[in-house]
Amino acid sequence: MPAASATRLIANGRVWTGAAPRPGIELESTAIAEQGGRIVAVAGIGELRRRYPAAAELDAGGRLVTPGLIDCHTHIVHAGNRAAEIERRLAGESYESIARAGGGIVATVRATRAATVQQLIDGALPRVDALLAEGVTTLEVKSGYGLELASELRMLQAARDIGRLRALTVATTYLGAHALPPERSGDSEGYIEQLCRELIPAVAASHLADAFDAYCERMAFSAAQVARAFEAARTHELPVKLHADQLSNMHAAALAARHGALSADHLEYTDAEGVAALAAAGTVAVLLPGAFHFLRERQRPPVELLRRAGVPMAVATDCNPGTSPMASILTAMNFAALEFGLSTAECLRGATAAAARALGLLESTGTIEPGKWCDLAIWNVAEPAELVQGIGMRPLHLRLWHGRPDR
Ligand code: DI6
Ligand code: FE
Repeated sequence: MPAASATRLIANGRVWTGAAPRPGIELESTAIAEQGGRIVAVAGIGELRRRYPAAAELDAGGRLVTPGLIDCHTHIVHAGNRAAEIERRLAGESYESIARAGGGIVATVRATRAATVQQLIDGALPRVDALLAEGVTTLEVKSGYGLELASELRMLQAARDIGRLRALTVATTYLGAHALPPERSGDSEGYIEQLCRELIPAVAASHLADAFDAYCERMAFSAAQVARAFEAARTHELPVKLHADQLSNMHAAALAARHGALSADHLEYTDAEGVAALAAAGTVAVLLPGAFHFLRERQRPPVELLRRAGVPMAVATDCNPGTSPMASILTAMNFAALEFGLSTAECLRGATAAAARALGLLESTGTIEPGKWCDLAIWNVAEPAELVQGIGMRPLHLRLWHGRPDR
């Protein structure tokens, strides 16, 4: 029998399926049957042994089993480093003033434009591997440090290649409106025009991007400019996402909702109207406490409003060289709890089901349910809350991606 069709039972785990939308974390002593990389049944081990008598068994040893974790917002593919910026920030300069003086995103653009696809892959893999070692099975990767067609395509190609080099699902996002390319200084309208007419159509035709993203901020693009880009993206069948209301209230959450965005990300300055718009549109709120921490922000996202409105909250690393140099989804969950007040259950949902939804992938991953990919993390912890409480504890026992254990 070909290996792909052999059945495997994951037995003897304490399983959090993440499927029931209940506030707590309920564990079940249930077993999981996998075939061809997919979950085919979740039931008691006795029943599964009767149904699949020839199945091999993987003994979870009484450990916690969760869906594989999902990091749904990263800029993990990039070149160069911005270590000098922490020195400047510690000396009192702000992120915005460093960016206006030619540092910030544009500094990474210079390094990234000079890098080959292979160099981008080689630079990203150690960060990707750090996430895999924390049970990540799905990773979103944005472009946005090329800002001209060839370099953006190289970034997206590097992201796609990482998905082939590692046992991992990679979702790619064309972040075409991240910053104004330095050669277009003073002409953001002209760049948006080119983005809509040339860049979005070309990237869509390459099939290297699964979604489109933009940065709506005083130092980046206005709401009106983002709206034009979103229209072009949707014309080319790219779902949209938005860096929204991170440093000021641009009414960007409402803008994202109006365009049916999969997610609105950051949201520190989003107001009640923005939250209501997200709720009505079914747009996921992606919280990025790493950027909040590294920028030493004070303004917290409206978590209580989001919770009351029933907006799904995802948690991600925002792994990037400037505002969130962090390749740890568990640390992002810890910060989401301690800085933003998420419960441990909200943190776990935030890095599983809600994150899958933010990528439009909830049909295929994010919970342990029949029909989905068998993407699992098996943990050496006594309680699920330990995953949120600790930093640097390396709690992962074993990761399975599409039914394949790492060892
Ligand atoms: N995500 C981003 O894209 C920007 N901030 C954020 O949280 C800028 C990242 C950078 O400075 O390179
Ligand atoms: Fe970001």
